Amino acid sequence: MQENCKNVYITTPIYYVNDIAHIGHAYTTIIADMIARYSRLTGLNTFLLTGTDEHGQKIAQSAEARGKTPKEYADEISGKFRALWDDFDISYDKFIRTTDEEHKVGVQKAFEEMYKKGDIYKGEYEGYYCVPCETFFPESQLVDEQFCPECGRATVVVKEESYFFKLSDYEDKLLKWYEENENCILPRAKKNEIVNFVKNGLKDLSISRTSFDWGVKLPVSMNEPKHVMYVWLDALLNYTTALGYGSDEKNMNFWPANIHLVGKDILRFHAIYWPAFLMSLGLPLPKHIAAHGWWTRDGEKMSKSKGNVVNPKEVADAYGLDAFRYFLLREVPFGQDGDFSQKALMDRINSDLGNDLGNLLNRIMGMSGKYFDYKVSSQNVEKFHKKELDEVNHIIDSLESYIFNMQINRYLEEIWKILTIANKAINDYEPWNLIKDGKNDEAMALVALITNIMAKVALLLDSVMPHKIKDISKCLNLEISTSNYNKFIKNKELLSDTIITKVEQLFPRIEDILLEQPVVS
Ligand code: ME8
Repeated sequence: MQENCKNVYITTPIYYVNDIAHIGHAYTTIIADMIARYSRLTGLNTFLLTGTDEHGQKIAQSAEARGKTPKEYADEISGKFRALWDDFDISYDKFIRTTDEEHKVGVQKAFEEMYKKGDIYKGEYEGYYCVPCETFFPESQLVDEQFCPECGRATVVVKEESYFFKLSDYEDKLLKWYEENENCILPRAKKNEIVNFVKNGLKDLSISRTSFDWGVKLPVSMNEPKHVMYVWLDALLNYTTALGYGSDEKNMNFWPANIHLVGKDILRFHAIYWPAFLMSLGLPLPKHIAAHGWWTRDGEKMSKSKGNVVNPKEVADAYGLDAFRYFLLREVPFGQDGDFSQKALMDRINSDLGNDLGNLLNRIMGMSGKYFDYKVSSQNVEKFHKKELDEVNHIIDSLESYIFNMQINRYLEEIWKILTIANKAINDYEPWNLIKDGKNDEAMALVALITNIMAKVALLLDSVMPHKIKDISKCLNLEISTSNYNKFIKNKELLSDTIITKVEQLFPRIEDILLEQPVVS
């Protein structure tokens, strides 16, 4: 995300419809949703895009194996992705499908533009192709002369007429872009890999196929009925066609994207091909392309074809959607791989969510009810707790930068430091003794300090756990809104008199839950 901009555009990859979603897909989508929700709450005009990638040989083969037409199969699986995101309350503004008519029109227009620019020429492709990765490889890159260097599966030999994009012409321009835009690719280690890859030289890219027909046709003006677009050209362009590129242009004011969120498996496509295509089209380049690591099981990448995937719906149903969101965002530093473990998830729920957050809310309800008939006044907080308030505000000042740098786990760690300040204050000042000693003003100031901290934390965590935060919001009678965000987070104001309403325990303790074995579909 970029400071000082009014429109924010965040995208997830569009997922292949060869099979249903697993937690890897949920992870990317939940990070994007969190950033979008955060951005909206701070008052920025935000557009979140997700969708499905439906063309190409892989989908055609998957459909055939199930005795369906590619479109029938795509309709079914795309519907399942969409239903899952709706179930997960993902706040997308558009769900694009690459079989959408406007998308196809936009892709054809882009092809025409690149062709007019002189960046496309006709030739013949001879080499190797990995269908699961939808990627061309020269022989020199194969493992043991046959296997895909990315996924390890067997490649197929391809020899066909093809149009090519002059990627080699963009080497220097790409290197210049990387150099001039420090954070265009995050994390930095990944950026270095991309820079080195480009420095080793880029070959022109085959961008049309003639050996099958499940794809966007070339524009009529090319008069090439045998050719369909290479699925990655078609897919990458979704980020602009979703805004109306080549059709009504309605939302093009959101371009360029602030963040393309992707997994590290598809960073090269996004950090090399995509900016080159955009340069060819004369469009501005995205501000950030952020690549996260993989969720693994027993150290192996979770993937549909390996059959070792965890079903996100099953996890969310068993443990709660917000707890699952928190776990995914908190557990693994952005960019690193993480092994999915139910034990780690349960520990997070019982410790971070149950003890540190949920229990603090219980303490607010308990203390305010017992001592002050649920009425809390912030009148004396500054007088008695300036030190704690300063510490909290100091942490809040640093928070936004963690989001800009995609350090979501650090963002959450810092918020938990705020909760520690609150829990520690209760233990240090012992409100029960203050009351016993007749120091009611001091006890009230302490309860109000904790209530104020909880209000700020609720505003800060709304993007992470939007459903549970509704309970906190009800308890504190605090509306989660941009104006309250400005008031209590940006301007550091304190609550006025607050009436506390009792709510259910936020995160009851969880004992062992037995999930079924990982499921594929
Ligand atoms: O690549 N851990 O679609 P796809 C974390 N259609 N994230 C994972 C993951 C894992 N084990 N497995 C998948 C495609 N993902 C193309 C994208 S975009 C123009 C076209 C997530 O269905 C991660 O975001 O194979 C990864 O990049 C994406 O799913 C790949 O999804």
